[in-house]
Formats: sequence, C-alpha cells, structure tokens
Amino acid sequence: PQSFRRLEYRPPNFTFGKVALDIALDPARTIVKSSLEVLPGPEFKPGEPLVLQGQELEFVSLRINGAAHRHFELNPESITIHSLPNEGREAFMVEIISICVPEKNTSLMGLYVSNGNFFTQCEAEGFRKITYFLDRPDVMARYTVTLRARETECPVLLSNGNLIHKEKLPNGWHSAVWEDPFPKPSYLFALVAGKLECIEETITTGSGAKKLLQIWVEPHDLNKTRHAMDSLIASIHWDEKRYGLELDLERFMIVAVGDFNMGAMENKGLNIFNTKYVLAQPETATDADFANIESVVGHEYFHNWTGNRVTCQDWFQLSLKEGLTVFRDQEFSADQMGSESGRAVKRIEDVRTLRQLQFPEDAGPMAHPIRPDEYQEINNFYTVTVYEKGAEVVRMYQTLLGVDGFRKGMDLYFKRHDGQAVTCEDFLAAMADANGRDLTQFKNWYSQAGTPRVKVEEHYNEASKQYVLTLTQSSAKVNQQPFHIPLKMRLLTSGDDQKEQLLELTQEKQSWTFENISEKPVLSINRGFSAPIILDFVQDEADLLTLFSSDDDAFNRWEAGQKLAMQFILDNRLPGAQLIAAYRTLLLDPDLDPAFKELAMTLPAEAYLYEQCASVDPQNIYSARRAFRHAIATELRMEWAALYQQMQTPGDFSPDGVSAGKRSLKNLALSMLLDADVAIWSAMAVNQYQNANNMTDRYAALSGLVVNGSKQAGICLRDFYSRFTDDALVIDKWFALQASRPPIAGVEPTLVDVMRLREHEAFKLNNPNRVRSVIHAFCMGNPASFHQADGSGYAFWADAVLTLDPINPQVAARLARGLDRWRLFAEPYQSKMHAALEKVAASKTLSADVREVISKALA
Ligand code: HT7
Ligand code: ZN
Repeated sequence: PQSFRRLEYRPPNFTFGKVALDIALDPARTIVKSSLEVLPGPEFKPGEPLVLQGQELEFVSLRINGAAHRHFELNPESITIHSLPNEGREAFMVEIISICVPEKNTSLMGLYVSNGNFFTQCEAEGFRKITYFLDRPDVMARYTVTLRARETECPVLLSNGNLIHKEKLPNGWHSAVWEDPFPKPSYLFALVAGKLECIEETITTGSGAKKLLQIWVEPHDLNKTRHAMDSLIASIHWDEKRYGLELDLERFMIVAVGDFNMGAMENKGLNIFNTKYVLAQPETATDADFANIESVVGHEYFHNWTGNRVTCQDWFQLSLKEGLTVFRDQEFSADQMGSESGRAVKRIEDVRTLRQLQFPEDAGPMAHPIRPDEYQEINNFYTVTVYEKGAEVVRMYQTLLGVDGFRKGMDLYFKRHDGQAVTCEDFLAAMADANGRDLTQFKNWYSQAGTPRVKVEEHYNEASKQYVLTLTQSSAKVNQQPFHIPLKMRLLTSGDDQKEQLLELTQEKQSWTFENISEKPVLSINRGFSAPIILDFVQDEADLLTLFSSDDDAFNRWEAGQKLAMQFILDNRLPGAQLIAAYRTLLLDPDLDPAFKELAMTLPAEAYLYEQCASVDPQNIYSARRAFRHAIATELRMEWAALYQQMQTPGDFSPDGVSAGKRSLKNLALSMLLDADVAIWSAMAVNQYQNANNMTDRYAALSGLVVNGSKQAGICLRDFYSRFTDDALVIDKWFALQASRPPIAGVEPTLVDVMRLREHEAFKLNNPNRVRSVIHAFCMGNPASFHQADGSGYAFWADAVLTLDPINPQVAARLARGLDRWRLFAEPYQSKMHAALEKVAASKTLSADVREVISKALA
C-alpha cells in the first residue's frame, strides 16, 4: 500500500485563480463542467505536466484556452495534461467535462444522494470525486458555482458564498449562481440541492453588518431547528467577544442530512451537518443531544476562522485546525455553562472522553503524534489524538501563557496568516513571538506519540518544615525527548495558606522545594488536568479521601474519587465504611452542583480500567465494577431515593446546564435504585417512562429498565418504538439501547438481540447513524457483552467489517479499530481477537481504509 510522508511535502507546481463550476444535477448522471484558471505555482517548472486528481469520474472532454486538447493521459486516480501553452509559464484556461453518479455513491464522500436530495462531503479528498482538480488544501481559489436541476425535484439550490443569480430554464429546469468571495481550498466546497426548508434570522454583528442565518432541513423537521439556531447565534457572539473574530460572510447556512459519515462539516458559509447535531426538541432529544448540538454548531462555526480563513498546508497539519477548534468549542461550551462549577463539569467530561478514547489509541497500534508523519489513508487520521489530544496541546499554550498571552498569540496568528495555508510550526511561532517566549521544547508535543508518564515523589521534613517534590517524566516510546509539561499544583494544609502554582517540568527529573510548610501537606497536582499525562503517584487512601472531600479544584476532587473507585475495583474489593461515608457526605452536600455529584458518583468506564491492567480479563473487570456499583447502590439507597425526589425539575423543559445537571443526578439515582432492587423500583421507572415530558427522562427510565432486566422492559421498548417510529434519530436510540445492554443473568446474550436488530425492517446498512447505533454500539460501546470467551462477539465484528467495507470504507474502518487493543487481553480473548483480525486481513478486496487499520493492528 502507498504511504504518504509529511517530510515529502512539496508546494504545488500549479495553482488556480478563478474556478467556475457548472453542475447539472441528476442522481444517475450529474454533468460537471469545470473551468479552471491555471497559474504557475510556487514550485513551477516549465514543461512539467499538470496533474489533476479525479476518482470514479467518467471523463468527457478537455479544452485548453477554448480549443480541444488531446495531449493527456487518464488513469483511475488522475489526469495528466501535457503540452501546456507556453510550457505553463502564463495563466491558461482548462475546461473539463466529466460525469459522476451520486445515487450510486454509498461512501458519502464527494456528491451523493440522501433521501432524494443532493449533498457533498469534500474533506479530506472528496472533491476529486466531483471533478478533476488540484485537490489539496494549499491550492486556494475563488469559486463561482452554477447549479442546475429539475425545479420540482430540487427547488432549493445552495452553494458557498452569496447567491448572485437565479433563473428558470427550459424543460422544467432552473439554475442558481453562487459566488464565494473568499479563496478556499477544494475541501471546503459544498453544494446542497433538493426539497428543503429553512428557518432564518438576521443578526447584526460587532461592526454593525447585517447577516442572514439559515438552518435548512427536510420540511417535517423544521420544528426541531430552534436550538441549533440559538447555538449558532451564541457562537457568533462568543467568537467576537472572546477572540475579536467576526462573521465575514453576508449569509451563513447550516444544512442537516440524515446520511453523513461524521458529525458535521465546516464548508465555507454552507456547513453540512449530520441531523443528529441539528435536530432537537425536548420530546425527542436528550440533554446530551442538546449539549452536543451546541458544541458541534460552535465547532463548525469557529472553523470559519481556525480552518477556513487560515487553513492547513497539508493533511499532516490537520490538528492545526482541529485541535485548535476543539479547544475553542470546549471553551465556548464551558462558558455557556454560566458558572465556575459548570465549567469544571465540562472539563471533567472532556477529560473523561480523552482518557477513555484517546489514551487507548495512544497506547495501541494506531498511536500517532497529533501531527502524524505518515499515513496510508487520511480518513483514518480524523482521530481522537488529532482532535482531543490536539485540543489539550492548545490548552497547554493557554496554561503556559495565560488567557491574555494566548489571545495575543491568536491575534498574531491571524495577522500573519489570514488567507494562507500554514503549518503547526506557524501556530507555535505566533504563540512564542507574541509572548516573547522560547517554545522550542514545546514542539515535542507535535512529534512524539504516546501518553507521557510523570512519577511523583514527595518528601516532607518535619524539622525543617520543607516539602520537596520530585517529578520524573518518562515517555511511552523509546528515544523520545522530554516534554514541556505545565503542571498546576497546590499543597493542601489545614492552615489553607498555600496558593496554586504552575510548575513547568521540562527536564527528565526536576525537584521543587517548598519552605515553611507547617505540616505534611496533601498534594493536589495536575489540577484541572493541566497536562494530558498519566500520573504515577501512589497516594494513600486517606489522602485521596481528603482530596475527594475537600480539594478546591473540582477536577482533582473528582479525580480522587475516580482513583479510589478504580483501586477498589481493580483489587476486586467492595467499598468500605469510610468510602461509603465519603460518598454519602458528597451526595448530601447542599452546596455542591448536582452535575458534579453525578460525575463523582459515576464509576470509571471499563475501557479506562482496561488501560490500568497488564493483562485484561474483561469479564472479571465487568463483575468487579458491577459488584462495586451494586454496593453503592444498596448502601446509599436512602440517599438515592431522597435525591430522586429532590432533583425533580417541574415545569417546562429547559436544556440549560443547571436543569440538565439535576436531571442527570435524578436519573443516576433512578438507575442506582433499579440496580439495588429492580423488582421494587421498576414501577417508579415505568411511571417516569410514561409521564416524562422530555426525552432525557423517558430514555433514562427505559434504559434503567432494560439494563437491569426489568420485566417491564419489553413492553416499554415496544411502546417507545411505536411512539417514535417516524423519527430516525429516536429510533437510533432505540437500537443503540438494546445493542448496549450488558449481560444479564438468565437473559439471552445481547449478541442474540443484536443479530435480531440487524434483521429489523428499520435497520439500514447504508445509513451510518443506524449502523453505529447497532454495530458500533455493540462492538465498541458494550465491552462486557462484546468480549465473550467463545469469541462470538469477535466473529460478529469480522463479519460486520467485511460487510460494511464495500458500502462505506470510512464507517467500516472506524469499526475495524474495535480490536486495536487485542494484545492487552488475556486468553482466550486475545487468540480469538487475533483470529478475527486475520479473517478480515485475508480478504483480497479490502479498502485502503480498512487495510491500514487491520495491518497496523497485526503488525
Ligand atoms: N472537518 C470535518 C471533517 C469531516 C470529515 C472528514 C472525513 C470524512 C468525512 C468528514 N466529515 C467531516 C469535521 C470537523 O472536524 O469539523
Ligand atoms: Zn473540526
């Protein structure tokens, strides 16, 4: 297989000035006429041919400067054009006509049809499936796009920028011309056409300019767009306030589509979203859905500056835009929480995701630095490392430079690079230069994979009242250079006289001496998770209990609880009286945020527990975790019952952080009560299920019944399906809930249910959301049911990867990652996973996407 290497980057030999596309939309035969103004590029050499990428295209004709041109070669991936006018020294016009077949496009890259409407997805390399092009992010051009279609089938025709003309054409066709005033790379191109309707608002931005905002959806979904619009308006205001960045277009559109590979796409002025991240109503969307919509709308909007105005030189720099934009959306969502404790809750959630998903990736066969050096298929590198660890790296700049210093760096970055395609070094240089800091060592975060470990040793001298802290960093891989690690810390003493400090660990081993410490302190370190590291710190239970009950850093307070629970579970111990008492105190504390309590009482996920083991027995971990949870459910049942009453949120539903936090604690209480005694508490859960005025409560009750094997589960599941049959996103939840059910004694294995669900009339192999709600939910989100000693889960996985690959390689490759950590498992799991991987590897027709993932897993 072909590998692409970062260090082999060469600037383009040609570039484009103006690009005019004329697209006649037809599901079976879309004709694309592309007129390209070709100019010598930075690496121009006279006489070199012009090579344009093109995939799955039917070539029709080529003209240069208006005349038919015959000097070219076609191959399945490109067209090579020779004998250019004046050897390509001056601008010339290339006109190519080609045809593509959107209705056959199940990969959902390029131009495709979803429910009768046309959509595009061009990042990273989808544009070459629409027309022949220099499909690379450092070629930025000005686009004018003419869309033509049958008016009855496609009354709405959208593309990037401003609508400059509309016209009726013969035979029931019509056309629209869109002009994008900003030069952009091809990956930001978009078109949408079909039967859609929108809600719209006009807002005034900081400079006094009026902007038209639209959210386009299928007509029956119009009543579910308000929250997305509110989120968009909030994002626009936030970016002006926090970063001085204004919306630069007269019109900004979001379009929702039910068939989409990822969450959303930041096409210039025409964002395309998975319906999951647009549509919400209290009856159909959970609090988590509302929060995700806010953050994804923010994320795509923030790309308008971090990604679109300043883009990436090449795809190795992906984290330049993604890490930075995730950081920005995390900060936006944190600010929207409206309080310090809300911010902390958001931080805990983000770190939990990082540790559950990214830490395993960084320790597995697909580990890569946030800026990878090599890839076979770029689609495989839209990873939690590039995104979430990338965001942590950006956060560390802010921790080191301060919020104001970080802002100065951002200002300089835009001043220097607006309109350019740049690298991660350019971002680092802007941060360093704006603050007069040498950040040379910080570069290691971009080039070294693996989660660094920091060993903590402390020594307190009673006589001298000195406290010495020694930190030693070690990297996950050999021959790595030390990282520049910002560690926020504070010594907790009864006198409460020590302030929070920032330590910068830059050497392999460093010590700090603290004077006048009146008693042995309790160390609170890596506060707020200031660095994405693993701490090797053997802190005794008493200290952890102190931190859990009184650390003023909410993140570390939560972290202490997680560590305690983890130690008990991994040692297969039930919580003792002291820990139960600490949990009780926390639950009863009237000053604590309910959302924080819910997080503090939620046990570490199995995926995170696996990473703490040298050899994973998934069934042992599952039973130990379950037993521990059952103990807290039972011992604290009085508290859970009281909280269930206290946390009710009567009146109209609101998705705000405070109300959502109360619901999350109430529903945790319900789930604990069901865990303690399903026979007693099922009636209350059924009552909540039937009378809920919002999806969070209805779904939580249903989930509690299903997961705990209640006799009422079946009837409620059937009711749920018939209530929401016509709402695809809710039916996804119905599928996902059943596929995520952990094993229950005396109930048939979840895999049997999953097989049945795969045959269900509403199951569709070519809809990514539906596939993820059944197959990915089972194989990647239900460890205890998936990891069966007979290997049945793995055989199912192999079959699903092979079935999905020809339909949608990206969706299949994501699933293929499900056995990444096979070497970590004990027997018989390990051998059975290996056999399943070999089975997939044996296929002769694997896509590049799946081939890369499987071959790296087996290497
Ligand atoms: N920048 C967007 C990436 C994306 C994507 C990549 C590959 C295949 C399909 C895709 N859809 C969207 C998403 C984002 O980070 O905003
Ligand atoms: Zn993004």
